[in-house]
Amino acid sequence: MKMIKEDKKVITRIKELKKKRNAVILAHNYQLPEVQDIADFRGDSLELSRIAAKTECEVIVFCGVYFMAETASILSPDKKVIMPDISAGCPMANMMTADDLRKLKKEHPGAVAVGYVNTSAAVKAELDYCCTSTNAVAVVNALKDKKDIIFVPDKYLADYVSKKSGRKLISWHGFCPTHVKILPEDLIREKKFHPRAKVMSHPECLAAVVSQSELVVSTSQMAKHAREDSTKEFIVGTEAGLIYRLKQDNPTKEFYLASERAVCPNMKRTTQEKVLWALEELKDEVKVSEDIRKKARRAIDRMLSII
Ligand code: CIZ
Ligand code: SF4
Repeated sequence: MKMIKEDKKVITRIKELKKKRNAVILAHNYQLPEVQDIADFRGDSLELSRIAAKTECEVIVFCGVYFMAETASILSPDKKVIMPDISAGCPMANMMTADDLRKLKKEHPGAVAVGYVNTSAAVKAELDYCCTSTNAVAVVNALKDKKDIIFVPDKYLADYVSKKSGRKLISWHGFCPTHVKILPEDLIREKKFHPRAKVMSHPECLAAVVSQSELVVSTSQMAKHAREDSTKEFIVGTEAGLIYRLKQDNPTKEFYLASERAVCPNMKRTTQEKVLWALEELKDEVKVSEDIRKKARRAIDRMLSII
């Protein structure tokens, strides 16, 4: 009983401070339910960055991982972007440094460099084009006249995009430690339990999972399909946090998580209490140096001009 009362107090205080600080709370689709509940907007990293760029609020509380807050800051340099837990990083983004990319570009002179949004601002600054899991195939398809294409850092996304576009890609050895926990046998089991369900998986998954899926899409597209598709049951091959949103958006439909192991520890670092502290202290701010910001922005703008 006491817990519930205390929780309510935290939520009330968050609402008060949000007004006082002129702040907006953005939560990635993989955040804990308690964080999604207090968010003004939920979405994937690009959707949230675009909301951040449009808002009139001065402070953006970004509940997600570091590269996402950086992307919001790249698009909104005049706003204060803060993270409730700044230690929330993305292991995949950390698998490639700007030096790694410079070296790869040197090894392939003339190649155009495309990089997933799951990269640091410093890596984005070295890219010609940024992409997300929603538009990766479209970006590569738009580069028909380019002989060689570097596609980093996710080897599984690169493999998927390569198959879809028919282009050979120069890839890196990055991957998402959470999505690779979803195994082909998980889908076989879930399909047996739920024979009428449609399988949708994220392109960060293993090729053997992707090949068993009817839809291979980003979280924003999963949310869209769940709403618009007449199918009533879905097996969902992505991080566990999305299920909460899918169920809330579609109370008459059923969503089955492909694997209980698909939990990203970094996405779960943010809590309501940390959001409250962040609003109280206006910390920790995520800022990108102007030089890196301008270059990274160019890669994002180039992507936006394609899609
Ligand atoms: O871009 C994002 O938000 C990520 C990493 C996941 C997704 O597909 O929404
Ligand atoms: Fe990074 Fe994977 Fe976690 Fe997304 S789910 S933040 S790609 S480690």
